Amino acid sequence: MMTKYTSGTPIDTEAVVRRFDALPVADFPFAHRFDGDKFIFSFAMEDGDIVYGLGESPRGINKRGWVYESYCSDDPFHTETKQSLYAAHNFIIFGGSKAFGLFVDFPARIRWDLGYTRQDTAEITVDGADFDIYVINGGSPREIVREFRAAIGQSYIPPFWAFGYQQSRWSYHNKDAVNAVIEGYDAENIPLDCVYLDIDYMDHYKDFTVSEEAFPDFAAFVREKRAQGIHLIPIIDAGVKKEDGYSVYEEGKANGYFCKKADGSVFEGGVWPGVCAFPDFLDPKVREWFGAKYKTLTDMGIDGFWNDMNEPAIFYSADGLKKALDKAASLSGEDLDLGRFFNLKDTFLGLSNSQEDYSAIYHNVGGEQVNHQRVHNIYGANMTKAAGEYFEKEFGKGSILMFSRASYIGAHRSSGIWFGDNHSWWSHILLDLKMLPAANMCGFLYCGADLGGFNENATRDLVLRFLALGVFTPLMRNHSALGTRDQEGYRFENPGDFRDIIQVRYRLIPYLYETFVKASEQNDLIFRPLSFDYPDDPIARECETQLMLGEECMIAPVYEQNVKGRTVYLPEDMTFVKLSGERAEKREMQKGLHYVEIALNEVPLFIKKGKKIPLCKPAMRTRDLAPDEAEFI
Ligand code: MIG
Repeated sequence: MMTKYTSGTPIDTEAVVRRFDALPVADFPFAHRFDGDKFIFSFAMEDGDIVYGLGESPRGINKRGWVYESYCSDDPFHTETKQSLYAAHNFIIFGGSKAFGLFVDFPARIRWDLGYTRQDTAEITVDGADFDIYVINGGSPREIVREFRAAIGQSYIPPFWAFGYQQSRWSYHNKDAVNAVIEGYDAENIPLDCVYLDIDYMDHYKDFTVSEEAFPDFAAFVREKRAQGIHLIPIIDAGVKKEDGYSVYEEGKANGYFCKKADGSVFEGGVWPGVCAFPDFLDPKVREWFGAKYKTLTDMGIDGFWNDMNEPAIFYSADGLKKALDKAASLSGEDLDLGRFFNLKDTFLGLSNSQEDYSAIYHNVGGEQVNHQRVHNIYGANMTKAAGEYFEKEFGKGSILMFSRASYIGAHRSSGIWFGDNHSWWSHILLDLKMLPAANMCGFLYCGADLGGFNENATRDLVLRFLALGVFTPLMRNHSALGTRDQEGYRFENPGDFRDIIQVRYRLIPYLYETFVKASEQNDLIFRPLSFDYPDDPIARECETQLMLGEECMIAPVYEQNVKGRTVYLPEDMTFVKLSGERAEKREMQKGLHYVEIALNEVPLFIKKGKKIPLCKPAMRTRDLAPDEAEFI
């Protein structure tokens, strides 16, 4: 049973598609109070109750024992002390003796104190008085997810080829660089379906332009790659370069489509292109306009995009920079004490993604001027919806691959997400794993992390182990940052090991695709915590390193360096399958704890008793797969 409580006049986030009659917040079934403009509610948690949800966020599958914040943040250090990442996914499940779910539909800040201040208490603070809260009672956590998902609408299904292996790096800055990647993979017979274009493909980082110098006759190049079975996936950033004569900027300015400051002038912030204006995606007219801009690229044969920097990320604003420079000038020549030194330093460090800047931005929401802080968490989601609405109208559902960095529930209907700028750290293999079921709970099925890690230098074994988890994530993309060690599969010694892992992905694609579509159609999860399936099993309940996949499987990746395998817990008898290239080695195993050896070129998979999954022959491209000829193992 899902019940809606409304306070004030909430901004319509379009997260929920099912219609509800709302009850007044006075009837809200938990202890609650207003503290000024904040709404605070709390309840007790029993010892051992598990808390699930919050989608893309730091820490564990069990969210208990930490304080989280819903506030889309461009923060590349995903350490366990963080409270938010790029998304705001406000759905949570309290899995006590009577499990219930909560969705706080509110596009500004929310604080989730889940046993941080007091271990036995959850206290949730909604930073405003205009919101909807939905309470879902009854059933198991999985049933609660299904009821929630039915209310928020069916999840995005990407094209089939989006399940192929994808290679990205900031940046393959010209044709030759792109060709070298394809040749690198082809020469080693490692499958590949997509190559990404990061910001350097553009003319001076201007959205919807292509550098003539780097990609002369881009349309012909896109066609040529497609003939080779490769899709090129360009990035689109939220900020629009301020440049006279640049049509996107000129049109946006002439029509008043950009976010404003309180005085009505256009808000300007520095991002990659230099000074930028930010389209006001909260305005449906702007969404329609910006969405249609993607046509520039689809006309050239492009059929996939990734939307970046849409929290929005702002390196500095003209106003912020001026203030900082003035402060520095006023202190020049003075003998600074430590306090003033740190203050000056912090002033410059605080220029990026500053609260002051976010507070200076205004949107047009239904003709009303609304401060950005009130709608911060739906800005990026609306950028992605702009594109999604256009693609659906123009090409039909699911024809275009798209995923976004920032997101809010609702965007799951038109797009996937990726988990942003992680690191080449072993701990980030597990972080990826832990976010998968949580993202699924919130409707995001097409997702995955930068495999091999984005920031810092990767090692060969890390990339292989990361990929062995990525074999199962709907988005299987290796991506890394400019200046870091090259981490394409063919760059390391014995590229055959990479072929072995990536071929396993292609062999599993028919199964993974079918599982994906089923989850989307049935409002279900692809990945579940073990505790969803084995609620009375104390070891399964605490498991944070394995996941259930579909109805048939369990996955348990290796996530540590210098190990030959890992300990795995089988909550029931299963078949352990080691997959490597065309090889599949099976062994029956009994319920319980086991140490299993897994080599760097092997993918471990556990299949439940009585279940079978299809395995097809590997191919170099998804288009060459023969799902009908799959054999069942
Ligand atoms: O400020 O476009 O998360 O994937 O490679 C960095 C360059 C901007 C952040 C994205 C990352 C991308 C990078 N972008």
